[in-house]
Amino acid sequence: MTSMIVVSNRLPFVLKRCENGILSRHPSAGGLVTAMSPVVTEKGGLWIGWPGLYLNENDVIPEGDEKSNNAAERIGPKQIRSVNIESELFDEYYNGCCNTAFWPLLHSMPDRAVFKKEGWKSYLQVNELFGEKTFSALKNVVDMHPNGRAPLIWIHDYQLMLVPNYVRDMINEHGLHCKIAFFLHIPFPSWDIFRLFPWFDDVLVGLLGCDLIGFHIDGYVDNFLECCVKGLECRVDRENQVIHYDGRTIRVQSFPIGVPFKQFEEMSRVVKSEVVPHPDCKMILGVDRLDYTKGIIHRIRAFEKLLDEHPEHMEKVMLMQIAVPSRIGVQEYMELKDELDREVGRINGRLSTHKWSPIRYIYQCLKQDQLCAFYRDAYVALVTPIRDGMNLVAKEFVACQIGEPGVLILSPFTGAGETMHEALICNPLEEYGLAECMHRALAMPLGERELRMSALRRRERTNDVHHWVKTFLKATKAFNGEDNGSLAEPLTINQIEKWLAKYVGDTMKLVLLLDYDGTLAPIASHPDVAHLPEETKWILEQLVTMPDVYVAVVSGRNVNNLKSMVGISNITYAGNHGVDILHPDGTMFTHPDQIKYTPLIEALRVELESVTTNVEGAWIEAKGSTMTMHYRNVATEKRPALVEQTTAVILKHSFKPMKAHCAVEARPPIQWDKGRASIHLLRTTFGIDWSERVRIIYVGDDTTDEDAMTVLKGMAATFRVTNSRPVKTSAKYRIPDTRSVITLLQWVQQHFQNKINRKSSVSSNHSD
Ligand code: ADQ
Repeated sequence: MTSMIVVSNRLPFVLKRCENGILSRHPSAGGLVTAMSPVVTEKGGLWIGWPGLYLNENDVIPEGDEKSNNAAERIGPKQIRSVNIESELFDEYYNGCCNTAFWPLLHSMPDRAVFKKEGWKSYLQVNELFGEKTFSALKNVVDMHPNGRAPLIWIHDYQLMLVPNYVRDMINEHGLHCKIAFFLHIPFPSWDIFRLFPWFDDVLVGLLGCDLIGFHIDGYVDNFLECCVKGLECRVDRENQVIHYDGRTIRVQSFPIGVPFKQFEEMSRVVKSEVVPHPDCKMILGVDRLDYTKGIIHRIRAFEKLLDEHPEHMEKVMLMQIAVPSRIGVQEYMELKDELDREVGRINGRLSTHKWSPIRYIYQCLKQDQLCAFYRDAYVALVTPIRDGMNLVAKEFVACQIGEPGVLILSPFTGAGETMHEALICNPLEEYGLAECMHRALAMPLGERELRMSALRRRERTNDVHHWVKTFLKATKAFNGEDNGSLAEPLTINQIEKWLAKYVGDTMKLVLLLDYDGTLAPIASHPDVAHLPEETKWILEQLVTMPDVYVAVVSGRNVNNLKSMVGISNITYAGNHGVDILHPDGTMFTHPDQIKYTPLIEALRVELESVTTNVEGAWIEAKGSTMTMHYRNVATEKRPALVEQTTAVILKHSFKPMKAHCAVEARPPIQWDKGRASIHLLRTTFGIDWSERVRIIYVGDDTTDEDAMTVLKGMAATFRVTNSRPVKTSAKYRIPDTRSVITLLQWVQQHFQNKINRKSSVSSNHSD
């Protein structure tokens, strides 16, 4: 049975169409493929990804080579699910968003980032396609093995950051259980940088669909946690590296990736040299994808400086720069290539002698064994990116250093720089310093080189790529709680204190605007049995007696029904989403436009009844000026058609259809909602300058509450009760359940009780 579904932008091979129309397979380079291919072959996993071109219906993916040493080549078409994407859409997603927005931004180079709405839209679309493909692969496996354990879904990298949430949504909807994990191969920046992305909250929500999120190093984990706190007001336990979100606990952890150490080591024992080694000319090696993050230009200028400052190295050293062509069609990358060509030409022109050129530059993708020969024969490896998630070249170099050891110069701005302490760590942005570092490496005594290299090799041999996979998989198994996302820690009163103490303060009145169903009362199978918990009722009864607290319940229910469900006087009840507002003194406000729709509602009821009459579990709730079709108890497969028909009938009768929790509401098409009703209530009760007189807490769980959260943004503390569905919200805070609402109300009660106690002790002191 399939135990893992790997999802990445590209498949482990690229397909190309030959002249006769037949497809051929070509290896995909990079760390991800090397790391994941053995796992997928060994565990009989599936791999979901883009095949490199648009596939026609009759296209056949070529078989793998079962005998190959390379795991990626062994993966056959049965293990592949290709995501077919029109080339225009793929281009907009890949070049219009992934490469131009996420790549520079996540590498903390915001000046290079371009944010375009069209690119973002394509990103959403493509991520949704990946999500659907992943879900259908999962469903197939589960359908075939109903009693087996669902496979782990392991999604990779920045191109697919929304996929976890899409998949989570679909598995929730279908009542499936499985674990979802994600690994980011590039850095994750600080909040100050990340917040520049216009849709940063969508990205965070997308990733939080996971159970486990992995990064290369703790620094990226810290940044991510900080972004969740600042961007989504998530509750975060930094010490244990967990996030409480939407009623689930998400683990965030670092897993520094390694390389297939043994494979590189063995290959370097057998390959022939690529350059004729010259005993008097040492090779300094640079190997990179041609990318502006890799710091190649800085590196070659620093090399020029080395020769200027230390002319004794002339004719004794050469820089071998190997660059793989990357993102060839993108303007910025073409400019980088031009600049590199120019600089190499300039330096060689200036410094070459009749028997020596300082720089050799190869612009092509080499085979792994050729690369091994370079790694083995190099005297110094220059790994000097300006920013890099990990950097595998540093590790591959170390693995291939089987002879007299050379020296690794490493940038501190790489993930590798965090653990490979025995390298010479050097800031690549300061060319003179880098030149001096090269000088030191070239002059380093053998004893020191041996000491440093053997420590580096020991670590990389142990922490190789297989170790990385193993620790990641082990972490996915270590979740507590349910399979379908671990249960969250309950919300504590201390957390509420942190959120609210300063805002609520001691001097102003507090207005509590509270939704009923799903907020004060847990959702029930029928509105009549959605009772207010005793504890909640008790606290509300205390609150309404307090002089500085004003309570209103804002609901979609009919106002009289709402009042009887809550059963407390001295509360303002806003029913039908605030169309009717019943004040504690018995006066009632009804929206004036409402009146003309009252005669039309009976005809709507009759027709809606006829739509639902034969659908088991569906029923109509008539609420005076509005009406709701409930389908919580309707079979899942019958729901879409029922919702569609209901919507059509509502529109036909000139009412407005609104989606709610397992329900569709028919509302009069008047410009009124919980947001406008809240503002009306605040204005009429506290005056036009209400925002200067009162503090406001709004709590709701429904999409209809979003209207209020949107208008109150910046002027209230708004809470969305999220009921374990990852949702986008305008609320400032998310809380998981009605139990947390009780905690919130308890805090308010204590806070104002303390205030009353303080006042009475002051006045009794005075009277003493
Ligand atoms: P990359 O940005 O691709 O990876 P890196 O980690 O250095 O960067 O991996 C490059 C890979 O390409 C290496 O395996 C290397 O052998 C190979 N390569 C480089 N030049 C080559 C050439 N001329 N010919 C053939 N092969 C060549 C992303 C992140 C990194 C992270 C990895 C893995 O940007 O920070 O380390 O994923 O998670």
